[in-house]
Amino acid sequence: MNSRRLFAAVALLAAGALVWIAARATPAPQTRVYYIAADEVEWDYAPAGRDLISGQPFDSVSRPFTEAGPRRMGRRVVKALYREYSDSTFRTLTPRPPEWEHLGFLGPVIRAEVGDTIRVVFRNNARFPVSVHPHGVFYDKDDEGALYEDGTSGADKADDGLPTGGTHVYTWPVPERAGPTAHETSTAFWMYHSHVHEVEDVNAGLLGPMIIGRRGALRPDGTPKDVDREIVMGFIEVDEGSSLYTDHNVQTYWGTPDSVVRTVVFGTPGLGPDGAAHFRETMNGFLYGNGPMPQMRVGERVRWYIMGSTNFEFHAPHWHGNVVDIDQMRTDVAAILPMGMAIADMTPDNPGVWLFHCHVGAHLLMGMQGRYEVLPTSPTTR
Ligand SMILES: [Cu+2]
Repeated sequence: MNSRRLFAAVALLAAGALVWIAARATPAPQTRVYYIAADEVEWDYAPAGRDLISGQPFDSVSRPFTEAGPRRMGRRVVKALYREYSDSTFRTLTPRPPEWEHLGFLGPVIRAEVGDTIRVVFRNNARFPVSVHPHGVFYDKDDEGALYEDGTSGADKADDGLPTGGTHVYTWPVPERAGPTAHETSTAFWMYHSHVHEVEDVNAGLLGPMIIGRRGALRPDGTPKDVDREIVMGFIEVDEGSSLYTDHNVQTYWGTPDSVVRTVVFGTPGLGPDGAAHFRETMNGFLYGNGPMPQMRVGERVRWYIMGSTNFEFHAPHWHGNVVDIDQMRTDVAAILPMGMAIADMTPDNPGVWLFHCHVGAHLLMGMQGRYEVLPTSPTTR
């Protein structure tokens, strides 16, 4: 090979390497499409039928929230939940892998990277008008998914609340400000929820998580490269006295529907006469440890995404056994206000089954308790 040919070959190789490096450094922006329906389902807040934290049957404290009877609904109610389908025919539910079963009644995880576009093809199978309203990402007035007087009309209103059987394609660009700041982890945490009758929609169950990665921070499957395991846990107070389905649930599950007393507390419609009996202090929709137990291994890089809900609530999620970093502070208790969102990074060093619960006394007693399991180190963390 003469020197000119050699030079050309080297130059070609170098150019190829540069293109390869550039392609790796800045992956092409994607449009990430999700097919999500609002479906009516009968939800069970305590499918095991017993208190898995105490290991005992429900007692006089837990029975008002878990067993139907006079003046209370018990553990089963009808809810509207966001569920993911495989395509726009909405015939086939996308199965939830075992490591994500802990999501419970939350909608599917919506993922994207800064620079991408999220497209949610939404179908309303519920009997009430509902919507999808996102936090954090960019939306125009025709994709905000919230009903209020904002000076718009026509097509800008079509997204505000979909009628039963209606569909809308929500398109949300993901600009830099939807991703993490330079001081945060590789992902930012947001949520989405219905916002037609905000309080009743969310109490009905219409909310879900959204995770946005820094540009180049995600694997092809959308998970962050610097994390081995992600867990989403909503500390969610549900007021079944202020749900889209309150009337239906009273008629169906309340032992003595004639005894219902309608109340308004702080402007919020509710049920009486038994005070808190229609509140459910849940973790992803489960009470007293009845949700699937998240598992991880010693030494894994575990990212917990913690979120709240829409009621007059505040939560103090507390991990036993291991510690986390939140906002560059080491702690084992997070602080969550209504619709609050937090990221907690954990590298577990302590194997075992550990309590994970809200430290607000009333919430803990009303069932806001769960567990997570740390298995011994594995030779094959990904
Ligand atoms: Cu709490």
